Amino acid sequence: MSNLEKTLIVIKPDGFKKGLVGKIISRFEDRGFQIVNLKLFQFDVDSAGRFYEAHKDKHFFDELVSFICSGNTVGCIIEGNNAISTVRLMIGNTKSTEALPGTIRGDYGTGFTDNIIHASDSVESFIKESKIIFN
Ligand code: FUP
Repeated sequence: MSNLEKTLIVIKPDGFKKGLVGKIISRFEDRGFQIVNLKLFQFDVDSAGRFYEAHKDKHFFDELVSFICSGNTVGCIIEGNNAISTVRLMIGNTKSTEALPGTIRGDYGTGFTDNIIHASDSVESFIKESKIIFN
């Protein structure tokens, strides 16, 4: 049975600087997902703080906000069967050094904060995060 879902990915400043936008979006298209919205933008501190609100009390919050604001990013809404969980599998473990080869972070990431890509982890996160980026 199909479970049509939308999810949000954000190609982070390290992914953008490495010139990976086309390669990353192609992976989702090759997997059969549709791109339904796409935006090149740079986070400001306010929108980054709202985007990462769940982490606001964590020790790494300031580093996370500073990193995501450090350059261009690409937000992309992706639609398809089980998009949320499948896209999470495709991006790989949060820590790039522990992400499996064949995943986006496993193939291109270098660190924990600098891990190339974000993807929503639930319907609620998708709704909240996509509102911040696509108003
Ligand atoms: P993920 O959902 O895989 O992006 O991971 P989390 O929501 O757990 O973390 C959000 C971001 O915080 C990740 F991109 C990595 C970063 N992070 C750190 O930089 N340091 C930490 O100790 C934990 C997470």
